[in-house]
Amino acid sequence: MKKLIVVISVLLAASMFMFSAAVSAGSGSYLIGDTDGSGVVSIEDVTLIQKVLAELVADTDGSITKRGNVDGDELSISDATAVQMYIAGFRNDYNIGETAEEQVTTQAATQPTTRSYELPFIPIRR
Ligand SMILES: [Ca+2]
Repeated sequence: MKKLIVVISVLLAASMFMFSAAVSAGSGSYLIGDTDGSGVVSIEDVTLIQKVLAELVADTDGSITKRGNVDGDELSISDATAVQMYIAGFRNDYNIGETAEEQVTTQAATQPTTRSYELPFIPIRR
């Protein structure tokens, strides 16, 4: 009986690990133009770009700029217009509404610096 409980515990722990891995695997992508991260490109995304440009909303973590800067230069009213054109069905020059992968930048491990320190020589006076 004890063995059965141990086996069930291990299986439960393994399934929890697998579930958490699946959740984190899907968090690296977003929709181009979906500035609020709702999963849909809508007029609220345009409004959010305009609020950031008017400094009514702070883009503290940079996610609004990352998702809303559809033309790639800097977040501007041109991005808001491009998203509006996409919503209205006119044109989509910047892959708005398509899935983009999160750009993960990993820094190379820095090499340890070797510095030599020399302690000052202070003669002992007697
Ligand atoms: Ca949205």
